[in-house]
Amino acid sequence: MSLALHISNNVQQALDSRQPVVALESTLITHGLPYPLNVETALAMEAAVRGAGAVPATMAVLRGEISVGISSQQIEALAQSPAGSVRKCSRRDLPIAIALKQDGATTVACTMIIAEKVGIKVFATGGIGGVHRGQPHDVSADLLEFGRTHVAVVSSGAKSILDLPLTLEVLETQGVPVLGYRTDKLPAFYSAHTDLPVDQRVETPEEAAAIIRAADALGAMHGILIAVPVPAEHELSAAVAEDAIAKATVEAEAAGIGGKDITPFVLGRVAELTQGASRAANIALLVNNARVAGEIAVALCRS
Ligand code: PSU
Ligand code: MN
Repeated sequence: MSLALHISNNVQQALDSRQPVVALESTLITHGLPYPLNVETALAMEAAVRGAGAVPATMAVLRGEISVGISSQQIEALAQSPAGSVRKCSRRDLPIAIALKQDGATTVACTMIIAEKVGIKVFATGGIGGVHRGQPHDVSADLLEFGRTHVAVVSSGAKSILDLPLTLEVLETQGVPVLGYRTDKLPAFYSAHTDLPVDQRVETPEEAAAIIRAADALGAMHGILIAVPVPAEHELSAAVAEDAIAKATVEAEAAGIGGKDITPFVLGRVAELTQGASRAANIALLVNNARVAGEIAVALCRS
């Protein structure tokens, strides 16, 4: 069986002529943000990538076809799809969605797999999955993907709804470099930093690109995490974020919410508890990360 893979013309042209390309995921559209903020944010991320001089490649599985560089109409359709109608696709879901011709939104893990397959080296998202609090065996497939897929992921660290120290440990075990973009401390998604040190601070897109290149030259088969703090004007104070996250986590447990539903539930509940402030932070960091990823992709192509 050959793989049903569709790459848009402009992404294919950019790849063929070695122009900078940035991968973007779709789970944040279908499961991370409500309509119409989801479509506005996805399009703003694409615009931020273009503004930096790179080509955005938003990914999804559409009726079983892996689609790289979906159109704004397709983004709009995903954004409006009724809850539960689009499969949240991580590594384990991908063959199922393809074979059964389902619609699927790509998580960080899934987007990394597809990006590597088509030769995209840089990917922007909000926060990667990690180890869930109080559930050391609920380890997001995102983390394990970092151990075996060679893509640089620009994010604001892991979502602070997670156990961040344990999340860093799992990355370390797998040999994944964690870079802080103009920061010494791991960003905490809604707030700019934790007290957890990153492996290396980088100041410029060129420095980040040089590390990606060195990993390439080593034949690295693992990812690189580039952690960018949320823009200061949209930052949530650590105390406010922490309070809402703790409440939402307890509620999730009491309601028996588990597996792939935990992250969407907690993100949604934290947004309610903070009267939308967490959502504003989430959107601001997504768009900012897309811009930084664009700049890094441009630097990578220059060298
Ligand atoms: N970043 C965001 N919002 C999101 C996500 C990332 O700002 O919704 C998604 C990503 O697709 C990531 C997923 O892979 O959350 C993590 O889900 P889980 O914890 O179930 O692995
Ligand atoms: Mn999980």
